Amino acid sequence: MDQIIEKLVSVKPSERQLSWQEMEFTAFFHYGINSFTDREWGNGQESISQFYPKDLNTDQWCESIKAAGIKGCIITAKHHDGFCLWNTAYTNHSVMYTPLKRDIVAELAASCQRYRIKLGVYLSPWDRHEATYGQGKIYDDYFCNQLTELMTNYGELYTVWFDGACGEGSNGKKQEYDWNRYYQLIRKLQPNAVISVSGPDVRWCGNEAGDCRPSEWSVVPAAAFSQSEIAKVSQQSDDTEFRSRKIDVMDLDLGSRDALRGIEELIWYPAEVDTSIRPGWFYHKSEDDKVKSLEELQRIYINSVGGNTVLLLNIPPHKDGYITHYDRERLQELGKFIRESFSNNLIGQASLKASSTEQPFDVTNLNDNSESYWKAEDYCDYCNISVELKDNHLIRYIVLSEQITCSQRVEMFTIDAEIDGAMCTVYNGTTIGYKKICPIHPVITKRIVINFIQFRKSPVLKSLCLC
Ligand code: FUL
Repeated sequence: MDQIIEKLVSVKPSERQLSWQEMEFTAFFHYGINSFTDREWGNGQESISQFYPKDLNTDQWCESIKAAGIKGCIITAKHHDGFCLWNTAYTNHSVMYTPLKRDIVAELAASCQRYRIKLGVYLSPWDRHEATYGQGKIYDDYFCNQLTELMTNYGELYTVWFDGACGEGSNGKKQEYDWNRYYQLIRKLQPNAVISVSGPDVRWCGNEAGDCRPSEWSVVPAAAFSQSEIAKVSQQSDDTEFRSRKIDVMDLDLGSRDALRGIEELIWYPAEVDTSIRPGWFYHKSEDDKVKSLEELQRIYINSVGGNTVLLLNIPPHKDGYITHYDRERLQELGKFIRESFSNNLIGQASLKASSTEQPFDVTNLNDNSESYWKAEDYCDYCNISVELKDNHLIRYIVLSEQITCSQRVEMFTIDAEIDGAMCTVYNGTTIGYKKICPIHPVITKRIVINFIQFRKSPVLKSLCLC
């Protein structure tokens, strides 16, 4: 038994996965020819002379997402229609051949620097315009040349986001992507960037509706995420049903002990939740009144950022090159909600006791900003942390973070609070991982106990917030 547990906890994140996870909340910008044609998927035959945004302002994009506390953004440098938003030497199907004649990736990279936001790129391998698509190595050369431009001319990138869609090109042929070649190139040119979704570092959570699993594990079987398995779940046609589809219950358990029993190769493969603030990924005027409500965004934020995943929220710029006030207001409201809900951590005024502890332990060990952590003794059966506040306080959220450099360990926990002199269970939880936000029915209390009921080897907690 111990041998199996040792194997599970030996699976740990890479440096690049850790830095990515710490970003917590990121943005997608879907922008391109579809913003002008009012479509979701272009066919590659669009006339690019219509691409003429009148008020392109990437500073405003950054300012808009900064208001929500977003720390990084990904631009669709090329979507399936093949139109390139940067100054590429390898095709005329780019912004430089439109009336705009400006390199949008370069402008966004400069804005990101000004706003201290990290930059990532989405580059669709599926290209419905490029004539060499479907012809094997010659297209891979084209794709790698494009990757090289993006990886060398725009500063440090935090992610390269690959979609798994693989349809037919303009000549009716499909391409077999040389993924390993793409990955090696990225590792060479941008070693700190995670390769997401159709890549080895970040796993797609399985839907575009903003949901994740109640127990989201970062330690999963390698075989379930081979390229062919990833391709099966990728979107292969443009449909609204796919965008609102929930996670299939069959996919729910990826990493429990049962699910991992007997599995040879395990990997650290954390999940990302990607969803759009509007029904579509690209901007459509008809959806101005369909921006997700604040309540819906709060729910998505709590479930995803607070459910051991990174949230990738798409905010599609208007065709004229700016984020509309509909989306901006929602981002501001969401930012206010996040600041007000989570920045006042009461743990600083508390005293803590742990039923089992490996190293000397005081309250500063569990402050969000500290480098230290609490670790229970290995292979204890049960352990808890009790928190005693000086006075009664209203508590709405309890936020727990595991020290994931020691893997993901907690399988089951409960939270008790003292209410009218008696301890009552206010939350039943399973996994924690990088961050678990536990929304509780608001209570006024002085005393909270976190009970660790089932875990791998021992719980290792990086932080504990009472808000
Ligand atoms: C999907 C694409 O087909 C959509 O258009 C969008 O880019 C989304 C993020 O990924 O698979």
